[in-house]
Amino acid sequence: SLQYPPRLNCVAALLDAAVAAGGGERIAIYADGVRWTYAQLQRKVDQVAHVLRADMGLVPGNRVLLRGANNPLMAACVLAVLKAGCVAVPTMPLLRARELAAIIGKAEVNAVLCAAALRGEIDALDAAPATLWFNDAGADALEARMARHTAPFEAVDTAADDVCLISFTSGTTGVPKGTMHFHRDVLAICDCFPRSTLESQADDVFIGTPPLAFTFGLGGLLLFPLRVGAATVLLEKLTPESLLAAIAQYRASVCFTAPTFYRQMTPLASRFDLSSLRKTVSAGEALPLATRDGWQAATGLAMIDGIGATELLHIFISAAGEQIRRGATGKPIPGYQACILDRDGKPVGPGVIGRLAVKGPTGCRYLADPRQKDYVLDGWNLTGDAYEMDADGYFFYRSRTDDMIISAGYNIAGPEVEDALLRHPAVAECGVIGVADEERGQVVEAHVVLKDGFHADAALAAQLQEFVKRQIAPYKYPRSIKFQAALPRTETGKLQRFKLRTE
Ligand code: 3UK
Repeated sequence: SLQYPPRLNCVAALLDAAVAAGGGERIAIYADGVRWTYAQLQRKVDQVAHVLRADMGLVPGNRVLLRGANNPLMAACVLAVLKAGCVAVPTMPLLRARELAAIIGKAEVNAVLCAAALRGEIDALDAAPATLWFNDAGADALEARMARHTAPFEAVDTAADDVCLISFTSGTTGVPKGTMHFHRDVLAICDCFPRSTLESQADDVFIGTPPLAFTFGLGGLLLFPLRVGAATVLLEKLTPESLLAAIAQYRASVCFTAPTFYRQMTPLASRFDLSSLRKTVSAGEALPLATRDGWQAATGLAMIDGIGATELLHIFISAAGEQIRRGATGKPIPGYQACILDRDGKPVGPGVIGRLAVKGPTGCRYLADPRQKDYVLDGWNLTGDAYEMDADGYFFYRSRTDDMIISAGYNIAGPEVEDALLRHPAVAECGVIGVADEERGQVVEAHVVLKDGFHADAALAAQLQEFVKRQIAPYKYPRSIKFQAALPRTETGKLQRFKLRTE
C-alpha cells in the first residue's frame, strides 16, 4: 500500500527531490523552441512562488485560479501554487466569464494567474480577484516580477492531507462540482497507474493533448513524468497531424489522448516515424474496439484504455500488454477496488450491468456540495457509469448510467452501436442516442459524420442500418440516421450527447 510521511509537500517530493538526487541536468520540459532542465524548472517554480508570496501577499491555504494552455510557464505556475502551500484551481481554457465567476465564488478564489492570451474572460468579470498575467512581456507581468526573485524558495511544510488542488468537473449535467485533492493524492496517482500499467521510467518522453487544467493532462503530462525523472512535451493547439509530427520530433514514448484523436491520427500514422512510441493511452470516453483495432493495425501498438475521473484524479481501471481483454477497460489498478452495484446499492455478480463504484487512495471529496451524498456511498465513488464485470474480474464499459437507451423493453448501450458503425468504411465519427418514441419508449438514433468522398443519402443510411444488423443483435440497429458535418464535443474530447438530443 501507499505510505507517505504525515508532513508532505508534493512539489518538494516531485521536483526538489529529483534535483537534490542529482537529476538537475535532466530535461523536464520540451516545448516549441524551449527546453527546461529539472534545475531550470525548479528555479522558475521558486520564482513564481516568491511572486505569489511577496508580490501578491498570498499565504498557505489561499486559492489560486489558473488559466493557460499547455506550456512550460503554465506548468511552473501550477507547481508554484502547490509549493507555496496554496491551492490550485485550474480552469479549462475555453470557459467563459459566467462559468469562471461560478468557480471563483464556489472555490473562494483569492488570486488569479492567467495567460495573457486568455485575459478576455477575466477582464469580463464583474469583480475579478487580484490577477497577474503570464506568457506576457509587459513590465507588470508575472515574468517581469519573477526576474526580481533569485533566491531559492523553500517548499511550505504542508500536511500530506492538506488540500492542494480543487478541480472542477465539466458539468454537462448541472453546475460543475469542485473535487478536492490532497498533497498525498498527487503522489498516489503517480505511484498507481504509471507504475502498474505504464511502467514509466526516467528515459520516457511524455506527450499528448489533454490540457493541464484537466486532471487527465495534469497527471499524464506533468506529474507522472516528474515522479520518475522523465521529460514531458507541452504543446498548444495540437492537431492529429501535428501531434504525430511532434511524437517523431521529440522521440516521444508515452502518448495520452482521447479516442477521437487516435481515430483521426490512424489514417495518417504511416507517414511518420513513430518508432519511439512505447505506450499509447486512451481515456476520457469509451474506446471503441474499431478504434483500438485501427490504431494497432496502423502502428503495431496495443492501445492502453483507462477510465479516470476528475473525482478520483486519474485512471483507476486499465490494462496493458498481456492483460488487455477485448472489449474490457481492464481491471482496477493496484491500490483501487471496483464493484458493480444495483439500483439499491447492492453488489451484483458477473454478467449483470449496474452502477460502477470505486474506492482507492484518491476520491470522495466534493467542495461543499449537497450532491456528495448522491455520488459517494460509504467511501465508494459512484462514477455515473454503467459497467459489467466478467467472472475473471474484468470491467466492461457499457454507457453512462443516464445514457442507457431503453427501446421496447430492451436495454441498448449507445457505445456498442457506435462501435459497430465505426467499422463501416464511410463512417468517420458517430454518436448514438435514444430519442422519445410513442410506441417503443425510445428509439435508437445515430448521428454520423462521413469520411471524405462519401455521399449522405438514403441509400447509404439503409446500408449503415444493414451493416449494424449484421454485427450486433438486430434490435439495436439505429432506426433513425442523421448525417452531420461534425459532432459536439467538450474540450476534453467527450461527445456531448445531450446536445445531440436537442438538435
Ligand atoms: C468517462 C470513460 C469509458 C466516464 C479523466 C482520465 O475523463 C476523465 O475525467 P472526467 O471527470 O470524466 C469521467 C468520466 O469520463 N470516461 C473516462 N475514461 C473512460 N468512459 N472508458 C474510458 N476509458 O464516464 C467517467 O466517469 O472528465 C480520464 C484521467 C483523468 C480524468 N479526469
